[in-house]
Amino acid sequence: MPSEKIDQIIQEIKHATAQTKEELEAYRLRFISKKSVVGELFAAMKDIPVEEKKAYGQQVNEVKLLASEKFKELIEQVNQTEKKSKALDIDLTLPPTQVPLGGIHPLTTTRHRIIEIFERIGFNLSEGPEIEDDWHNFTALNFPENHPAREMQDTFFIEKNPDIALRTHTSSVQVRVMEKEKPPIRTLSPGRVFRNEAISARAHCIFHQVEGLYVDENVSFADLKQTLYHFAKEMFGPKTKVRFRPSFFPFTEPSAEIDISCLICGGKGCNICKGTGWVEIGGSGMVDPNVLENCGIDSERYTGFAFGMGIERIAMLKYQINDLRLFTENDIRFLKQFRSLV
Ligand code: 2U9
Repeated sequence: MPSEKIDQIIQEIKHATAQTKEELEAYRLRFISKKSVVGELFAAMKDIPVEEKKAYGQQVNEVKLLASEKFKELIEQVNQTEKKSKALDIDLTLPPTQVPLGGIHPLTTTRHRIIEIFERIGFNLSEGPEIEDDWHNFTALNFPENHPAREMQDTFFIEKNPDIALRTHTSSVQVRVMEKEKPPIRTLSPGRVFRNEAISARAHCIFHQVEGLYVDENVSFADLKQTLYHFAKEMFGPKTKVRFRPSFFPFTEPSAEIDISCLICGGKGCNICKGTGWVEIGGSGMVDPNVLENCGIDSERYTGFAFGMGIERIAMLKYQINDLRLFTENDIRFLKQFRSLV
């Protein structure tokens, strides 16, 4: 048997591949079985001269070993390929796995709805810092030196600097708007506010507000009433009634609390409205001339109205939620009830 023939067989074995069982069987027949080319090399032994038999025998045994090592390798390769294709063997007729959809948090839905109502009547949005200085949170807004909101028990101050606090309302944002812009100003500032309160079903140290401000020539209390009347009907339904109760805030004069007819009993009296037929949704008033002047606006020429409400309070009324803590506990049983709200 010429040695070129043996070299050719060795090369063939080295380069052999197999992806399928059929290719594996073809390899076995060509290099492993009795009638294989390697089998023929052994059969040719009888024609080899005696003095070359030993070397030839050694060479042929090496070819046999090489062929069987390669065979093991190919078996492994075919098994792996089969495993992979089995994993991809998908039944396309099966129903798809359900991916549970998240929902929008009720506070987000409420905020979006409030913003949408005011944007449609010409209010734009304004934002500002949650960490504020005394001027923007209190002094510009006409808070007297001895006002209780300026006390540590009511406001979170930064320990080493009594001039800096977590904002207690988003009015500070509107002070910044007035300092920067000239009237007409029609702006809405939603945001997080902080008050030093114990957490309960009715109070939280962090909550959300939306405040509105309209400053221009000839802005009157009638404009304030009509704007909030429009808001109440859009937010709570066309049958909603609105009433204003005199109140006091340092930054508005006159000031009024805003009530709407109870959504549950329609004004007849129930346990939600404590028998009165009315529920409070926020506060409002004509911007105090001192505040306009503090912000660089001529109070002889311009007047303005402002209002504020807690987003949690609006959401609680709208969705009949009776505990403020539910908004922050992330209890899935609560949140999933709002899945269909957009
Ligand atoms: C400027 C001037 C005046 C915003 C106003 C209220 C009345 C009010 C409360 C409602 C419930 C806060 O979330 S709450 O506790 N707000 O009663 N807010 S008038 O007045 C302003 C705002 C900005 C420059």
